[in-house]
Amino acid sequence: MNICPDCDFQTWMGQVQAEMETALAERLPSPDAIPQRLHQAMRYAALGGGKRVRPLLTWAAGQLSNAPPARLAAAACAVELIHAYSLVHDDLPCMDDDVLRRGRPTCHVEYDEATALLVGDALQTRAFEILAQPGLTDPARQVEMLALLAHASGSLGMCGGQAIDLAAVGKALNQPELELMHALKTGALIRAAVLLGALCGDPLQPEEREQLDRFAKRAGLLFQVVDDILDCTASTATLGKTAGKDEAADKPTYVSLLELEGARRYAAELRHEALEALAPFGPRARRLTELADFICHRQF
Ligand code: GRG
Repeated sequence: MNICPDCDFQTWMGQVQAEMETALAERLPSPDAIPQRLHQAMRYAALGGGKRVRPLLTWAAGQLSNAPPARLAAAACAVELIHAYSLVHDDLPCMDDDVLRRGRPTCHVEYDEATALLVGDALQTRAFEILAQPGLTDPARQVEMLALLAHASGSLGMCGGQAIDLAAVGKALNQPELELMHALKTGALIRAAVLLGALCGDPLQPEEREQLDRFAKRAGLLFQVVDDILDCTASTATLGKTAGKDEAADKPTYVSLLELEGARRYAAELRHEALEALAPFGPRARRLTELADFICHRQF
C-alpha cells in the first residue's frame, strides 16, 4: 500500500484509486469461482472504472483520525461496493433503464437482467461481510460502522431516496423536497463514506464529529448539484453515461429548479459551506478540502 501523505492532490488521488482497484479485486470472488458468470458480472460492475469519489472521501476523512491504511481500505471497499450495487440496480429497465455506465454497456446489457439483479444483491452483502471481518477494529466500533452503512443504504437512506426519485418523475418538487430526495439518494452514502473514514481511526471529539457531519452533508449535496449541472452540460462521451437523461425523463433537478446559473451559484455556496465546516481541523483536513474542490469542479 503506497499512499503518500504529502504529495500533490492529483498524485494522491491516483494512488488511492489504484489502491482501491487492487483492494476491490482482492475482495471480490474470483471470476473462476462457481457460479462463474455471477462472479464475472460482479467484477465487471465494480472494477475498471469510476472516479471512486466515496473511497477517496473515506481515505481523506481517515487523515483526521490517524486511521490505519488497512482499515481504511476495507471501509472504502464496503462503501464502493454499495455504490456499485446501486448503479447496477439503478440502470435496470425497471428503474432508470440505461445502457451505458462508465463508458461501457451496463451490467444487464452485458450480461442479463436476472444476473444484474443478483450482482447488486451480492455486491451489497459482500460489502457488509467486508466491514464485519473479524478484527477490523474493536467490536463496538465495528458494530457502529455496520449500522451506519446499513442505515445509509436502506429505506431511510439511499433506497428511500431512490423511491422518492421514482415517484417524482413528471412532478415539480420545491427546493426542500428536492434536497430531501438527494440527501437520501446520493447524500446518505457520501456522508457514510466520510464518517466511516473517521471511525477507522482515533475517536474524534463530539464537536469535531459534528463539524465533519456538517461537511459530509454539504459535500453530498454539492456532488448532486454538480451531477445535475453535468447532466445537461457535458457530453455522453465525457460522462461515460447517457447525458441529458434528467430532462428527457422529466425529472426534477437543481437545474430545472434554479436554472443553470442558479445551480452553479448554489454549487459555489455549498462548496464554501463545506470548506467552512472543515476550518477547525486545520491541515488535518487537507485532503477533504481538496476533494470538496474536486467534487465542485469535476468535468465528469
Ligand atoms: C437502485 C437502491 C438503488 C439506488 C440507486 C445512487 C443511486 C440510487 C442511483 C444512481 C443514479 C444517479 C446517476 C445518481 C446521481 C448521482 C450519482 C450517484 C452518480 C453516479 O456516481 P459517480 O459519479 O459514479 O460517483 P462513478 O461511476 O464515478 O462511480
